[in-house]
Amino acid sequence: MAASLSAFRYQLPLVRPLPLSGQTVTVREGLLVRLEEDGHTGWGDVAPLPGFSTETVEDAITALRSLGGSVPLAADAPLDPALPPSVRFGLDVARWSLQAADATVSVSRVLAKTPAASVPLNGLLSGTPEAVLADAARLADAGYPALKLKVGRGDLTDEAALVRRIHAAHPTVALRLDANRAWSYDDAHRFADALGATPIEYIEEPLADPAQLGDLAGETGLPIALDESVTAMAVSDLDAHAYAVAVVLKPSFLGGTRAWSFAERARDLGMRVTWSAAFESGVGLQGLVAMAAASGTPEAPPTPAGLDTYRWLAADVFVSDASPLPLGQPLVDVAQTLAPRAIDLDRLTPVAL
Ligand code: OSB
Ligand code: MG
Repeated sequence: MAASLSAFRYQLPLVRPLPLSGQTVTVREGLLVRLEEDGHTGWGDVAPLPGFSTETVEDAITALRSLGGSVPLAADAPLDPALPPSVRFGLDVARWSLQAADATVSVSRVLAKTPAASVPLNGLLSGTPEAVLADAARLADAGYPALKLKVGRGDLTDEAALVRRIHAAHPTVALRLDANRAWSYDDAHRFADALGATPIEYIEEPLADPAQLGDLAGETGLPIALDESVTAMAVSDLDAHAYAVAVVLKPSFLGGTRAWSFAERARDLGMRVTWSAAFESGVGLQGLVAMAAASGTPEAPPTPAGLDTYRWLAADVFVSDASPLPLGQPLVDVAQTLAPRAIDLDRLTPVAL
């Protein structure tokens, strides 16, 4: 069995410019992929992120063209692992969505027997220290269980002081930090010292040289989460990183099925899994909510997911009378989020495959 493949380009304005490792993006560009088979349709999002993905949108189109207009559907016909990760994520979600449409169940139910009915989110903090503190108050009051702050961008003692102030004001909220590999070992050690006894849930990728992460965890007790490191790993490599308390999984950078394999391995190793977005469209976010829901159960909800990037989109790919995804809240309703929404083909440009 195979489904016929089409692709459409989107350009979505952002609410404000987004600085991404060296470049600034004002319009999010990506592709929707559509699979059709036997009267059913499944959509997926292929959204390489400048500065993070190794492939571009043009590379993704070239890879889609190599498929000859159709994608196999049988479970024993996995996608070519040589396809770029964003392409595999889009096609994985489109295949799961097609299966869900065919079986009239939700995508989360295709991935797991008893998916969670709601997914908690972490709120993103950004801007000046005053803006960060104001946002932290707003999000903590709204009930967000976790907040995430980028560090490694300014003076590290100032940044540690800001983290201490957020914790002092909101002691029950879990704090996640992300240094995106900004620091030397020495910098990270000084940051840990400046943080003192202030508890954080974890810090993503503190070190420019990830080979020293285990030593840093051992010496400072900093709870470390892996993010960038995962993209270069084989799934079994995760076993050598048992010092990490969590893995941040971005299916756009890993592929959907591959991210799922990492999640299973991480769980076996006792690591927490944070499903995370990379500024995808609503179709990509639906796929991520399905994966997060499927990695929990009604009794054991997933850990807060990193899906607050949706706030940066000033428009989405759905028809205007469809509601935007209800992601602007601390606890996301999975059924409401995954409810089918019509795609606005008038806003998309067909890509010849
Ligand atoms: O470093 O975690 C990152 C988004 C795009 C690229 C890289 C990152 C991110 C995020 C997503 O921070 C939001 C989140 O994880 O909460
Ligand atoms: Mg990160």
